[in-house]
Amino acid sequence: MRVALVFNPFSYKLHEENLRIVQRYFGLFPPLSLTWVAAIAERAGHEVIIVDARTLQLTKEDVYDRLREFRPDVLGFMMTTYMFRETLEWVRFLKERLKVPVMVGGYNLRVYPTESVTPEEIDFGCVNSALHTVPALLRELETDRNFGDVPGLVYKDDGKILVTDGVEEDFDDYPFPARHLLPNELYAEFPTERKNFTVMVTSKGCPRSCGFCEAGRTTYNPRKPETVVAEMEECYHKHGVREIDVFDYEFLIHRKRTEEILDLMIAKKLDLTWACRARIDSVDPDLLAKMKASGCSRVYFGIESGDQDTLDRVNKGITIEQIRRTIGWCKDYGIKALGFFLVGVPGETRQSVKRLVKFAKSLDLEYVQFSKLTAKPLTPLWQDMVAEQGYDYWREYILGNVEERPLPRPWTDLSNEEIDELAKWAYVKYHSRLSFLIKSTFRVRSFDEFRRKFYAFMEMVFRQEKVSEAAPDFVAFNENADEVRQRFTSQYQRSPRLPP
Ligand code: B12
Repeated sequence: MRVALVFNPFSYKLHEENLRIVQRYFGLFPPLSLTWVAAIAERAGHEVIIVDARTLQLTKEDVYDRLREFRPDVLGFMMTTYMFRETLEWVRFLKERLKVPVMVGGYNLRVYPTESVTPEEIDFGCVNSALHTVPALLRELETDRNFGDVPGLVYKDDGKILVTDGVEEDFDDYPFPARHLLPNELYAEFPTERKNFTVMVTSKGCPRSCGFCEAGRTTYNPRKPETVVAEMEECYHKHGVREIDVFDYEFLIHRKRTEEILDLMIAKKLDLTWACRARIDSVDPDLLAKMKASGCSRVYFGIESGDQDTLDRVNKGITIEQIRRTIGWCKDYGIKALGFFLVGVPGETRQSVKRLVKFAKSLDLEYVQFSKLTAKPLTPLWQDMVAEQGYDYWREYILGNVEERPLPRPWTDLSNEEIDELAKWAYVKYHSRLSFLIKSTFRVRSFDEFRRKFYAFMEMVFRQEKVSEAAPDFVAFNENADEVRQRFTSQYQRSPRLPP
């Protein structure tokens, strides 16, 4: 079968935890979920394309033109809760014109499997992993259409929405993501130092239980060190990758596995720069030395707060002393430490946000993110909110019953507007220090990196709105905009348009 997977551009949403400026400069990333689906479908013998409309700056009409040439038998989209309605607009537009079955998958299906397929344009939903579901679904579409035999599927039968049981899987059985279907040279994240840049996921789940995170208490399912490093080698040799950001919830949680991966990377002498997310208590000097030797450039730490009471209330399980010690070690070993912080935590006041920024400054981090604490689906905060209010905003949003808006934060006396304003203030205060600006400028490794950081700074200080507003015309910063226009015009953007 001919399978077309579409990654649609997405705008800024008022219910998001991040500010618009962060969303705009966060980066252009490979649509990793779809590359897994593509690789699984290709391994089962199907012909697949991925259209990354976000990075290639394609409109719905451009994508339609491209897909009319490809003539897909089935269309696929990745759905998150936050961007559900936007992706649905793309589904509607393309389904109406191409008139082929539409399958959707992604994290939102795990949270709201049946709700996600209520729109009539969506035919199938992959509840969890695509590993067994996608090959079986494509086989049934080609043959007998016995969808009840497909594991882990939501489908419609005679007006009813039905869900089949999934099957156990081993993450190691996945093929490598189909990066050969992507414009790998166009990706970069805000701190990217080298290109080509890509992201990897080497484990699923997280055994910890932070109160604000949806991944807590989920089964930790890692890929073997040999598999991880073989994927890195493929990235290096086949896709010209020189920088990888490992997007695992917690890459370093299993010490033995981490060391095996690092030893293999060192033995293979891969000239790769890499980054990962980690807990403050997952590293020590020995590990950092080995990470540095294997090419690690930066680590994103979930620091959250500079106040021990708050750390305890969100069940973070770390201490202020550990935070200071770990950041100090990173400096000793020449690894850049980046910090994620929360604004609008239980009991937050204007004074406590000031203390938070002071604490962040005292750590002298290379990069900070101040997110607005939000009751995201599947988090303990969300569970409490649904239980107390008897109402689930996210479910209603998926069903189209409610307009996008910031969620209530009953755990603080500050209003949503105040929290938004304070988060902006925190960014400006943190970054507008002469010492920080000078240091950051000297650390820049490429012109692209300089331009990205310079534009973000100017926009943050001079062009941010006072309180976040909806932004339907939002466009992510694309440092390759000219190149995209030149290189892809002939391939994707056809003029005059083909008649419908
Ligand atoms: C890489 C990544 C990104 C990348 C690439 C997008 C992508 N997902 O490909 C970027 C940076 C662009 C991104 C953006 C966003 N992301 Co993101 N992202 C991830 C991350 C870290 C890894 C995805 C991955 O490869 N996982 C491993 C694979 C094996 O699992 P999987 O993604 O679930 O995919 C499997 C199945 O779900 C299924 N499947 C997935 N898609 C499809 C599609 C079809 C057609 C089918 C049949 C099956 C299928 O098959 C896959 C293989 O088994 C996950 C967290 C995580 N560790 O999973 C968050 C995650 C998916 N993102 C999340 C969020 C919130 C976002 C943003 C809203 C952030 C933002 N504010 O901008 C945007 C939204 C993008 C959008 N279009 O809606 C949330 C989603 C939560 C939710 N309730 O929906 C997650 C879970 C992170 C988190 N814990 O908050 N993201």
